[in-house]
Amino acid sequence: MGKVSSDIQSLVIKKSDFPASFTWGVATSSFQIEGAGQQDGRGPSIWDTFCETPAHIADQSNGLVACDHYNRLDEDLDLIASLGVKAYRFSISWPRVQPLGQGAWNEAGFDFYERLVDGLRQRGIEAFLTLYHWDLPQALQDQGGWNNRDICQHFCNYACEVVRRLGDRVATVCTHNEPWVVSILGHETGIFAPGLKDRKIAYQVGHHLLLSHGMALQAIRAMSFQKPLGIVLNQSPIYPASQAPEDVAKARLDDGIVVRWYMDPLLKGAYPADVIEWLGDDAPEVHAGDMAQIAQPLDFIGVNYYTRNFSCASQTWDVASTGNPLTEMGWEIYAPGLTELLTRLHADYTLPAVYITENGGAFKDPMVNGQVDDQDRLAYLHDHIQATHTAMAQGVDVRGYFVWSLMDNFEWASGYEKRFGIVHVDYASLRRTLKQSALWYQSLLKG
Ligand code: GCO
Repeated sequence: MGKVSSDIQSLVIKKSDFPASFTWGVATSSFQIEGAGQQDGRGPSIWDTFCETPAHIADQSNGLVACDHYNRLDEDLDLIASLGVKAYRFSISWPRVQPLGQGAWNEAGFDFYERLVDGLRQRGIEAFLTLYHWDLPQALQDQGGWNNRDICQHFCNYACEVVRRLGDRVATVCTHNEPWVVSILGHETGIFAPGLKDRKIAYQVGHHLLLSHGMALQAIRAMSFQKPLGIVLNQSPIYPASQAPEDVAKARLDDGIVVRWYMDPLLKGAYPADVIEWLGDDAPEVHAGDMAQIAQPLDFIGVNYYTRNFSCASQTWDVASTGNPLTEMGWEIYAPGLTELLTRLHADYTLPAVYITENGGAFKDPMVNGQVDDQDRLAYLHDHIQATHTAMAQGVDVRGYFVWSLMDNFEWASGYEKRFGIVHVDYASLRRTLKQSALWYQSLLKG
């Protein structure tokens, strides 16, 4: 791998460069860390089913144990607190609290999340709760999953019950994490659960994800819930691989598919016309009133940023041609892309508050003498925090930054082969060890 983008001497960013109110955090998700897949009444999710086909996962693993966070909650809460973060972003496992996705609630499941939010509060850490981070109850998938419009009401019922039980102890509530991933990777390319390969279904799923988001926001607000509500989107600045007209056109379309397909309905109340035209008969079925329902006022948008993308009509573009180092995911390390993305969103939309809800990288992370000297990840985080600051100086209202991820975890189709954590997890012993990047983040937050 090439030289990291900055050496240690250039670590110049300081906590005091940011407002005192800025929210520094770390992020995880339920399926990726909890384990306890068949414990205390949890029902199967589509990712449990997806992992039952070994070929779907690079190392033929699954989430039944993961980091065993479910059984190590207090230890992990102490670990989070030791970092000095102000907030912790996590998600609720829908099948853990409602095994069938409708009907009976699982009290043992809610008990775990009660202990989680109480434990955070006892440690002075704010809870940033995500309702859906991809682990749909399999029983709902058996009825069509996100392609069945009925799911919107099921999600809304689930969302309201979670807020009724936990809302008094959380700082914010996010409906969905990365609807593009759920829709496209789960239903068009099929590399993620539930593994379908149908573009029409994929875009109908995307519509139902946004519709369920809008329905949930309206219903939660009707409960007189006053905390900020939002949604988290994976976004990248997308560039043409060349100035050839076909590459420029593809970049515009790809921007429509990844960024505008979600930002426009949420903030402008309509799907982008160029993508609708490109979809043709695969465009989603939209009922009267749907778009107004989706465009409920947002208190925040979460932006998950990892890298920039290039569009090449001939599909011959090679990421190595940037000359920049790559992470273990093969993603280019390009911190300025975060500034470029944020300032573009700021220019094109009337943005609510913005949180960087995920940013991080997978690196080799060799453990030597019981330590992981992940200088590449440390430099990545520094440079992206600096890029966030640059965007803020240009007027973007960024309120917080969450490292992806607190700890190494189940990286979906990559299994446990890719490590994103600032805390190392030994999957044989489940021992947690702070990496150099965690020690740096800790020192930054003490600043
Ligand atoms: C995502 C998911 C995370 C991933 C992370 C690295 O943004 O894709 O929220 O669950 O693990 O992004 O791929």
